[in-house]
Amino acid sequence: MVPRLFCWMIASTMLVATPPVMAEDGYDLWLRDARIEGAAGQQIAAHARTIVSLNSPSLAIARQELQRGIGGTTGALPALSDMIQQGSLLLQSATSTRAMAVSTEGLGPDGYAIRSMNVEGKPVTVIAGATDIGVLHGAYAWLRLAETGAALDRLDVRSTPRIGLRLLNHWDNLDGTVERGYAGQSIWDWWRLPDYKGPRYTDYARANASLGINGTVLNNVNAKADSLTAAYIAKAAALADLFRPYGIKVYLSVKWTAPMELDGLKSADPLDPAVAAWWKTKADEIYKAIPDFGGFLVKANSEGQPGPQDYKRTHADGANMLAAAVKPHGGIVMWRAFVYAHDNPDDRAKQAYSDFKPLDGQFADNVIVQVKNGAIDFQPREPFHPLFGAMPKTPLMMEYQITKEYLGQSTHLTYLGPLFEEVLKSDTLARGKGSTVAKVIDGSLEGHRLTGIAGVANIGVDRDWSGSIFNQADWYAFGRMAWDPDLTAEAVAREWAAQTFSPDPKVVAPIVAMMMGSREAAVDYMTPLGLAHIMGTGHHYGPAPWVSELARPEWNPVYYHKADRQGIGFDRTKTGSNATGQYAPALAKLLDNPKTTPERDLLWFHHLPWDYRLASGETLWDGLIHHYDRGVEAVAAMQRDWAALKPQVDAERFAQVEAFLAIQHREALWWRDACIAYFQSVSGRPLPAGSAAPAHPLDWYKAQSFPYAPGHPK
Ligand code: GCV
Repeated sequence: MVPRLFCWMIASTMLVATPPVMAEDGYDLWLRDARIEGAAGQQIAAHARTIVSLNSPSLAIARQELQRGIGGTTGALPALSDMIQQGSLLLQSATSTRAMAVSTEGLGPDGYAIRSMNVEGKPVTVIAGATDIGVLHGAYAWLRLAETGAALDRLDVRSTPRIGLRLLNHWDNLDGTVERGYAGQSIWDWWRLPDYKGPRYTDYARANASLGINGTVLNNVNAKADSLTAAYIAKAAALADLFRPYGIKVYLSVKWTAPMELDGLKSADPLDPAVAAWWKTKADEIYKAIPDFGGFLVKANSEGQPGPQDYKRTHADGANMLAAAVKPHGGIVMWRAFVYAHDNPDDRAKQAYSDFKPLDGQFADNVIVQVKNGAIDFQPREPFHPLFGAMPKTPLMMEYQITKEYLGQSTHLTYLGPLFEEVLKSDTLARGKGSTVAKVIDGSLEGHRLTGIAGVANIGVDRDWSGSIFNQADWYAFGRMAWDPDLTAEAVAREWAAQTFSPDPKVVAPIVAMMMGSREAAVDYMTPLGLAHIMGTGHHYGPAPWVSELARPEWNPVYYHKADRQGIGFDRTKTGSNATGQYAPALAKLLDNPKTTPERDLLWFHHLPWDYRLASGETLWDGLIHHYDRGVEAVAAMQRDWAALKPQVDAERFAQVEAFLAIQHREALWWRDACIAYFQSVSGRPLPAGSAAPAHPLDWYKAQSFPYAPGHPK
C-alpha cells in the first residue's frame, strides 16, 4: 500500500519562496534543503524539535540527514535526544530499545512507515522500518514530504518498494571515460581507489538512498576482464564499504572471456567444468572482499561481445553457469537480452525475442533477464519490448537509459518521466487486459519474487552530476518510479521541481509544464509518428536519416525509415517482418492494422503511402512536417516560459538552462530542417502551406561532422 500524502492545498497557502540569494551550481541536486520561510518552515520546525534515535551506521546517517534537512529549511538544528518530547521525530527499527510505536509488518527490508501519533503521551512523528535501512528511507521520505508541503501533523504513510532490485548501471570504463556519458569523466577514480575515497562517493550514495536506489553496477557492460582482478576487486570493495550503510550494494559487469584473458584458460565454454570452476573461485574471491556483493551483469553475444553462443551454447547455459558460482553467496545474475547478430538477416527488432523466448523456463532461479524498454535501442519513442509478457516463467527486469544517448544528450531538456510512465503503463495483454509492463517487472503478473529495474546512469564528474540541471530530474524520476512504478511522471516532476528550485507553486507549475511537454517535443523534432534510429553514426548526435553505406544493414538509418517516393515506415505487420506477431495475439491484431495502431507508433509498424490520412485528416506527409514544426515551436515556448522564471531562479542555474535551451532550439531546428530536406528529396513533395523550407540544402546537412562528440566509444 502506497498512500499519497502530498498536500498541495497547503503548498499553495503556506509555502513562500525564498528569494534566490546566491548562485548555485547544482551539486546539491534535490537535496538542497533550501530555507523555507513562513508557515511552511515553521511547521517543519514544530514537528522536528528533537530527534530520538539509536546510533547504528545507517541510523546515524538518518539522523544527520534529518538534521541537515531541518537545519537547512528552518535555520534551527534539531537536537539529538533520548527523551521523547512534543514535536520529536522518533526513529525506530527492530533494534529499538523502546517498544515499537507502529507495526513494521509487511514493510520488508527497505520499506518504512511514517506516522503522526502520541508516544509516551507526547505528540510526535514516528519514522519506523523493520531495518535501519528502512528507517533511512523513511527519513528521506519525511524530508521530501516536509519540503513539498505535506501537512506534518497528520502523517500516516506506509511505503514498500514494489520492485526488489533498483539499480543504476554505470557504463563507466576503467580508464575514466563513460560510454554514452555526457556529464564528464567517470566519478569512479579507479586509479586512486581503494586508498583515496573522495567525498563524491558519499554524496552519490546519499542521492541514491534518498530515492531508494539499492544497487549500482560499477562498470560498463562492454566490460574489461581487468575489473575482476584482485586489484580491482579491492577498489570495488572500498566503494561497497562506503555504500553499505546507505543500503546500496555493488555489482560488476563481467566479460565472458575473463577466464581466458586473466588466467589463460583455453575456452570460455559454459559447460566446460574448468570454466565453471574458474568462475566459482572468482565469485568466492569477490565475496571474501565484499560479503554482500550483489552479483553479475552480462552483455554476451551482442555488438561484438563474446558469449556462450561462441561455443554453440545458449544464453541460459551461460547465465546458469554464472548463477551457480554466485548462488552459495546469495548473488544473482542479470543477463541482458540486448542482442542482435551481424549475420542475422531478420528484422533487428525481432532478434532478442527470437533468441530468448525459446529459453523461457530454462534459467536458474537466481537469474533475471534484463530487457531494454524497447526492441531497438532507447529511441525517443519505442513501443514496449515484446519480451515483456512473453516469458512468463522467467523474471524479467527493465533496462531504461537515463543518460540521453538519443534524446539530446546533455543539453536538451527532455524529461524522461513521461517515457518511463508510458512504458510501465503499456498493456501487454499477455494475461488479458491490465497486464501492464509494470506488472511484469514488479513480478505480480506471474508471481515472481526476483524483480528488478535498471537505469543506465547519467552521472559524471560535472559539478551538476548529470550534465545539466534538468537531467538530474531523470535520475530522480528513475529512482522514484523504481520504488513505485505507479507514480505519475507529473507527480514526480512536481516533487523534483519543489526540492530543486522552490516549493512556490508559481515556480513549480511552469517548470512542471515545461518538463511534461519536453519529451514529446523531442519526439516531434527528431522522430515523430514512430520513426526511429535516424541519428548520426557512432556518436548518435544529431540527424542523419540519409545514411545508407554502413557495413551492416541495421546500422543504417535508411533501414529503419524505408522512405521512398511512395511512402515511409517499416512494415512489421504479418505481411512484413511480422514483428507484430511477437506481441500477444490480441495486441498483434491491433498493431497489424494502421487504423488501430497508436498513431505515435505508426511508422514503427507500417510502411504507408505519403497520402495516407492521419486521424487529423491531413496526409501523412503534411502531418510529418507539422510534427517537426510543432517540436521546434515547443522548444521556443520552453524558452519563453523559462525566461519568465528569471526572477525566481538563482543566476547560475538560470543561465545554464537558458543557454542549453538556446542550444536545444538551434538543434531542434537542425533536426527538423535536415530531416525535412532529406525526406523531401525522397518524396518529391511540396511542404504544406505555412511550413518554412529548410535553411540549407540537403548536402549542407550531410556535410556536418562531429569528430569529438562526447560519450562515443572510441
Ligand atoms: C554499452 C547501444 C549503445 C552502446 C551500448 C549498447 C548496449 O548500442 O550505442 O554504446 O553499449 O547500446 O546497450 O549494450
